[in-house]
Formats: sequence, C-alpha cells, structure tokens
Amino acid sequence: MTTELDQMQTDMLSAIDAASGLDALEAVRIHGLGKTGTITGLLKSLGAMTPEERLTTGPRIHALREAVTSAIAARKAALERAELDARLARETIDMTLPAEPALIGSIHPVSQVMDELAEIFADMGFAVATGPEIETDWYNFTALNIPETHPARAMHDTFYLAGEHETPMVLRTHTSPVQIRAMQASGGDKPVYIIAPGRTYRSDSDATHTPMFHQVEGLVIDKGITLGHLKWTLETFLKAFFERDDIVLRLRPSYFPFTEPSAEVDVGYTLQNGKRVIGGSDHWMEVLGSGMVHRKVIEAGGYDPDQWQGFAFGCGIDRLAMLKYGMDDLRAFFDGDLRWMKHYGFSCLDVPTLSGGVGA
Ligand code: 2U9
Repeated sequence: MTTELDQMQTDMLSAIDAASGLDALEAVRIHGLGKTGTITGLLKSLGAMTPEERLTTGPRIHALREAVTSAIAARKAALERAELDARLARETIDMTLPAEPALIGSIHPVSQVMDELAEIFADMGFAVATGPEIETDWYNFTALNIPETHPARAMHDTFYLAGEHETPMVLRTHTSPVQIRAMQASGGDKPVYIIAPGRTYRSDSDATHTPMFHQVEGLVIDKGITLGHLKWTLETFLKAFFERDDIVLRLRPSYFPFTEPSAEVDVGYTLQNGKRVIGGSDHWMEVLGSGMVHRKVIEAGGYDPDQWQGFAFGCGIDRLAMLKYGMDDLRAFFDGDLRWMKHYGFSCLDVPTLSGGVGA
C-alpha cells in the first residue's frame, strides 16, 4: 500500500508541475481531490479498514492529501503570477514615445463633471472650496450636529485612523467639514457661497458603492435666506447640468442632522425606448439631499444663527456622471482601464463653458 501511495504522490506531483494553465491544474485537482477523486476515494476507504491498518495507512493518506493540496496551491500562485506578468507585459505603454492620437490621455468623467459643476455654480456666484481628506472627528461630525452618540456616526461606515491622536481622526465621510472650515475662515460676518467637490470615504463596496467616492456639497450663508432660494438654485443647477429646460423638481421632507428642515430632491424623468431620460414628470428619481442649515451648525461655523441663515445640499458626483453619460458600473470608474477611459473620457480641449455647452 505504502509503495502504491508513494507512486501516486510522485505521479500527482509531476502532473501538477506539468499543468500548463489554470484549467489543466483544475483538472488535476478534480482527478485527485474532487468528489470522486482518487485521494477522496482513499479517504473514504479508511472507514472500512481494521484499526491496525487505519493506524499505519491513515496518516500516509492524509500526508498525501496535504502534499497534493499544497503543491496545487503553489502551482496556482505561480501560474497566476505568470499570467499577470504576461498581461502587464502585453499592456505596457512606453511613456517615452512621442504622443500619438491613440495614446493621448483623456479627462476622466469625474473630473469633467467637477469642471462642469464649477462652471455652472461660478455663474451663480459660488466659489469652489477644498479641504483635507483626513479630518478630525469634530469637523466631520460634532460641528455638523452629529454628537458622539448619534446613530449617524455608525450609518456613515467611517474609516477611523489607527494609532494614538490628540483627537480621533477619520477619512472624511462627506465634504461637509470643508464648509465648516470655510465659514470659520470667513470670520462670521460675511456671506458664504461655496461648493465643495471632492473625495469622500465610507467602508462600503458593491456595484453602486465604492470605499472612495466623490461628492459635491453646496453651502450658502447669508441674511434672509429661505427654502425658495434653495429650490431656485437647485433647479437652475440641474437645468444647466442636464442641458434641458423641462427639468421638474420634487422636494420630499427628510431628515439630516445638519439641516432643519431637510428635503430629499427628486428629479422627473421619462422613459424613451426603455431608457431613462431626465425631464418631464412621468417618473421620479432621487438626485440630491438638501435643507436649511441647522442653527447649531451655523454656530459651529462661527456665525450668529439669529442673524444669518443658510441652505445646503449634497449629492454624489459619480452618480451624476453615471446619469448624464450613461455608465452603469461605478467600480469601473476607479479601475484605471485605458479602454474604458477611451470610451468614456473627454478630450482635454473640451473645456465646459456655459456659452459653449457644459456637456462638452
Ligand atoms: C454644512 C451645513 C450643511 C450638506 C448636505 C445632504 C443634505 C445630503 C448626501 C446626498 C447623497 C450625501 O453623496 S450622498 O450620500 N447629502 O443629502 N448634504 S444637506 O449639508 C451641510 C453641509 C455643510 C456646514
């Protein structure tokens, strides 16, 4: 029996070594370790052996299984590595070559939409504000009326930074801290009209969520600001962004800790040949969250809420890009695949302008 097992092990190990690809390796695995494989058969035969036989043959069969399993794992890793090396060699780009039309880079749809947003909001008197992506717990949560015990902290699936810090540090879960910093920088006595586009982070991953995504938020702080100003601003923005005059908005009451009252904003769309086309009011789709800035948040930014009011809104830039340019898998946005960029990217010469059309 022992010589038979030795022979079997020698044969299987050389078959594993000889497997030229992952399919061939899988066939060897099934032959030995599959449901009706030779080693599986030997393991099943243990039950019918006498205790003495089992004592000598059992460990040998288990050793055979171990040897074959680890040889398969090692060969699999080597084959995968070889396949990746071959792919990397195949897809290499020589950066020292002079630019050819096929190699000229293109603008990522996220950058394109950010440029479109800046252009549209600049026309309404908004400046673009930016801030750190690693934030203190105070700027990301507390200043936005999300105290430590608030369930929204768990809802945000926050990435906390490891190690000891003076105050807990997080990867910002929204761009809202930028607006708090902008309010503080304005000194509490000047109007604020800003949009804050940028990267945000939440521990979430599937076809419509990635751990890093892009948001744009807008903030207005001024005297005598009402919900009417909010609705007009969003309507003007969406008309310019989707380049249509028949945009219809619907505000539904909602809840966000940083705004009171809060509203979710739906935009109307129609179905044309089974495709969603923004405009009209046959169907509704949620595109934005918004509301009047909570007085505690106005205070946290250094303004007197009895004198200054404001509105704010937020939405996902990646989602806006998908809606406008027709992509359906968010993950492809961040794969860095040049073929995808060639298809969905924009020419660096197509700078969005209101007069020329923000859609490039
Ligand atoms: C300050 C005050 C108020 C920003 C706002 C929303 C509503 C909102 C989500 C939409 C989809 C984020 O990408 S998303 O998950 N955002 O619904 N954001 S109001 O409110 C602020 C921000 C800053 C100082």
